[in-house]
This record gives sequence, structure tokens and C-alpha cells, in this order.
Amino acid sequence: MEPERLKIEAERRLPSGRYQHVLRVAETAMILADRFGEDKEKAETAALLHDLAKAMPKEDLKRIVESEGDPVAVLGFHHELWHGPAGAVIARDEFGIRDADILAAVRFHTTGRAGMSRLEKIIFIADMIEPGRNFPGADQLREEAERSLEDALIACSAHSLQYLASVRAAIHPDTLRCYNDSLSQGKGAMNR
Ligand code: DGI
Ligand code: FE
Ligand code: FE
Repeated sequence: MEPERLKIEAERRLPSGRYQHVLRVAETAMILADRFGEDKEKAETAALLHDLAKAMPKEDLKRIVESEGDPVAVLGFHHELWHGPAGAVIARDEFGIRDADILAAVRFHTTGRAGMSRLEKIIFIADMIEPGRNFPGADQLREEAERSLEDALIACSAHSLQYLASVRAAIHPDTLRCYNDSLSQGKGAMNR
């Protein structure tokens, strides 16, 4: 599907602030794709789709995830984790997206997972470092992403885990597996 069509759909389904975030993730994802040798069009498509289900009522998200049998077991966790898997179903069924890598990038963009593809990493990282993100430490994550996709993944994943623990949020197994797996791929990792 053409990026312009995807933008119209995203704008229609999301509040304007969220839509602006989606546009910034797409710009950031294309920069990372250029930098790390990924297909820019795929990065743009996945980014424009990633938060498509973000504004849907919880009940609708639950119904969509349940209809697939909750394959990644998110329903026992905070409803923030439902919009990725639900968005992947919408991308497939309503937008006719067949590319498994794009669908995985949407499905796993919130938790990450072990064994992410380059495209999945790019969407996960772009979502955290797009220019509108201004949490403490965001600039350090951007610096990591200038150099190495693997080290940026470690940094983003560690940051996310620290934040989640600080607010006493339950951590999804894929969030944890993403972190552990990222350590085994990065060079800047402290392996203990
Ligand atoms: O949709 P966005 O706001 O752009 O970003 P996102 O999809 O990456 O994250 C949505 C929220 O999900 C964010 O506040 C962090 C949170 N989150 C990520 N992993 C976990 C998590 N929340 C819980 N409870 N457990 C997790 O493992
Ligand atoms: Fe999201
Ligand atoms: Fe997002």
C-alpha cells in the first residue's frame, strides 16, 4: 500500500498528537534503514502501521487479539501491550499487508522479542528515539543509534526495563527476552 494511503488511514484512526508521532517514527525509521542497510519503503510502511490500533477501545483490542488465540500471550498483561498484536491483525486483514517482517515489526514493537529482524529492531528503536521523545536519557539512546543498531537495541531495551521496574509494572516475557537477547548481539555489552 502507498505511504500516502497509509498516512490518510493513520490520520483517520488516531488523535492528531499520536498521528504526528507516527509520522516522526516513519521519518526516523527511514533514517535508520538508510544507515543500517534496510529497505526504506518497508521501514516506512511498518512505521506508519505500528500504532494503528493505539486509539481503539480496550474491548475491541481484546476481541481482535482473542480472535487470533492470543499467540503472544499479551492479554494477561497491561492493555498497553495489546495494540501491537491487534495492529498487526488489522494491517493483515484490512490493509492486505502480507510481508511477514512488516507484520512482526508491528506486532512486537512494544515489547520487542528475542531474535528480532533488522526491520523489527529499527521500528522498536525509532519508536523510542523519534524527535518528539524527550524523556531523560533519550539523547543517549539517539547517540547509540548513530553508531550501532545492536548497541541501540541494548540501550533502548535496558531503558525500557528500568522504567517499567521503577513504576512497578509487570514485565512481559518478550520484553525480558528482547533485553537478554540484545546483550548477546551487542559489542558494547557488559556480559556478566
Ligand atoms: O505506543 P507508544 O506509546 O508509541 O509506545 P510503545 O508501544 O512502545 O509502548 C507503550 C507502553 O507500553 C509504554 O508505556 C511502555 C509499555 N511497555 C512496554 N513493555 C512493557 C510495557 N508495559 C508493561 N506493563 N510490560 C511490558 O513488558
Ligand atoms: Fe505503540
Ligand atoms: Fe509508537
